[in-house]
Amino acid sequence: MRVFRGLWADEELHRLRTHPRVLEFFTRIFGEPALAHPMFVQRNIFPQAGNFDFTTGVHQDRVHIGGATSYALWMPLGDCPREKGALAVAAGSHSQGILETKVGSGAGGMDIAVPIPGTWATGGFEAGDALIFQDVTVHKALPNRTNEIRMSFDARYQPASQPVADTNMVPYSGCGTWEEVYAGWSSTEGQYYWRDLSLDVIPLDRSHYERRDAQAFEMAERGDKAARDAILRIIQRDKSAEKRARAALLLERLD
Ligand SMILES: O=C(O)CCC(=O)C(=O)O
Repeated sequence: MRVFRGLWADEELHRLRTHPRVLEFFTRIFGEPALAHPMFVQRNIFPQAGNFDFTTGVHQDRVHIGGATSYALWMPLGDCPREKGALAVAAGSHSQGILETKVGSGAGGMDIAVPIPGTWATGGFEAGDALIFQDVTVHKALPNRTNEIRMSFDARYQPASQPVADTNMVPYSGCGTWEEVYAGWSSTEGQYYWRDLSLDVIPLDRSHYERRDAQAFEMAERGDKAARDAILRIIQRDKSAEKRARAALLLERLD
């Protein structure tokens, strides 16, 4: 986390995400000013080795990002040939709305429970390439089969007039406050840029997570190890101490 906090706070990375040309691009698509979500993800995907595999599974972003329709911009930091873990999208899958999920080892401890619509599309990326897709587009990463870390970031954009979920307004979990994030920057320009916009910030719809948790508890009670990832997430992230304690007990039993 000590290393990661420095990566997440990187001034150039934040400035790339909110570069005027990126914002102009989304503004043109939306036909109104674009909001870059203050929260974004910086990923460091280690080479896959045996059971050590953090390849991002098949998922849609919508259930995790909430708010109004948003668009992801995924960009590797440097060249990313397919074998380094490029991103793949199921072309056409965005037309099917939110697909049913079940407890699994995918993003957020969930897998998509229905056959994936669309056709998988991917390719090698060169530095500066970006992939942009809607929040219901099904996507996944390819495994990193090189011996280097695949670094990338994924940021989200939406029309500024539309509701945005509160979870997108805070720094990445474990990265401290905005004051701490900005502490090492060379200039204050662009800091807190969202405070100049009158945003409609709403609570994240947690119903997908709540269904996941109920299902994971029920599976773990039966000793089903497929619930392990979801149980771990409850231990790491749930606000309720009672739920965290129940999950910790179940994890012990599962292991
Ligand atoms: O980079 C990855 O491994 C996953 C990225 C992703 O799922 C996303 O951008 O929504």
